[in-house]
Amino acid sequence: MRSDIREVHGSMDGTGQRVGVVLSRFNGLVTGQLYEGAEDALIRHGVSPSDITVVHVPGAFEIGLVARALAARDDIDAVICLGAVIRGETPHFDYVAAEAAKSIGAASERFGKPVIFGVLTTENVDQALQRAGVKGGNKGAECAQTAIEAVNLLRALQ
Ligand code: INI
Repeated sequence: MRSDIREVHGSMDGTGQRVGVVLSRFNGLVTGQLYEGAEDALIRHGVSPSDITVVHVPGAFEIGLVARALAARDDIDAVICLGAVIRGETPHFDYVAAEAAKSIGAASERFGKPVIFGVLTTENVDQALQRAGVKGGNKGAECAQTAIEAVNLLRALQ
């Protein structure tokens, strides 16, 4: 890229950031692992434990509603949404996954804050566990890093 083009990067320093986490209990074995990954990454990147607020919800369908309430708060800079929707034998999966995606996106748009989509949508438990740190990456950790970078990007653009 030419040197006279302005570039904006978001730093990965989370010092002083206040982060809300919406954590779904449904498929708790998976979502618990997602949370562990997110907590570890937040703290590694400088977020203070006392600046993390975790709200527990029954299932992914309820995540967006609570994410919206968190994003509305002046003392929250970003929200990380963690859930796991695993396909069963009925179309229920599609409704739950669609509502989670729609309402999480809407919360971000409504409040102009990062509301990060950490809801796994998988065919089976194995696929979900693999993405929750059992093999390879942990989506929760990835979401925590994304939240920190996005907060810093928005600040850099103000
Ligand atoms: N919630 C999930 O988070 N994951 C699922 O896989 C799931 N399935 O498959 O049913 C699920 N259902 C519950 C849903 O999120 C709501 O809590 C429930 O429908 C009450 O509104």
